[in-house]
Amino acid sequence: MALLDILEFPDPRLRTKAKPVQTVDASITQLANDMLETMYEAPGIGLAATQINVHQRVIVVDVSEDKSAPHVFINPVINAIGDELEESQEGCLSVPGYYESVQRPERIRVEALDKEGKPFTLECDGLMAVCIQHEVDHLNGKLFVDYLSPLKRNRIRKKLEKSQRANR
Ligand code: GNR
Ligand code: NI
Repeated sequence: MALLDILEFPDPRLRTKAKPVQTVDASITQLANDMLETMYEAPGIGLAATQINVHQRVIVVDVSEDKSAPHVFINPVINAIGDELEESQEGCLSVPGYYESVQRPERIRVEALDKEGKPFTLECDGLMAVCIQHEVDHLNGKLFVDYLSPLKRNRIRKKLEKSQRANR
C-alpha cells in the first residue's frame, strides 16, 4: 500500500480528462487500494484518480461513519433518476478548507466495474449520490468550485495560491 500526494486547485493537471480503464488487472487493484488508503488518511469520503495525477477512470468512496464501506468504481457512468435536485455543502481534498453549496440531481443510477472487473449497477441518493457525482466530475476535469460564481472561485483560487506559495 502507498499514500499518494493529492493535487490542489488551481493545478492544471486537475483539468485532465481521464481515460477509460481497458483491463482491470493487478495494477488497477493496486491503484484502488492505494487510493482507499490515501482517502482514509486524508481523511475524505471519496477520491478520484485524477486527484493523485493518475488519469484513468477510477474512483473510491466510503460515506460510512466508521470507514467500513469502501466502494471502488471503475469506468463509472451516472444517470439521474427523476429530475429532483438537492443542494448540499461540498468540500474537496483538492480545495482544502473551503465548503460551498452545490446543487445536483438527488438520486442517481451508477453503472461501473468493480475491483474484479465485474459490471454492477447501484442506485443511491443522499451523501453517496453527492460524492459519486463529485468524483465523476473529477474524472472529467471538473471541480465543485466550477459551480460557484467566478468571483467566489477566483477568491478561493487566490487564497490557495498564496498558501501554496507559503508552503513551498
Ligand atoms: O471528503 C470529501 N467530502 C465531501 C463532502 C461533500 C461533498 C463531496 C465531498 S468529496 C470530498 C473528498 C474529495 O475531494 N473527493 O474528490
Ligand atoms: Ni474532490
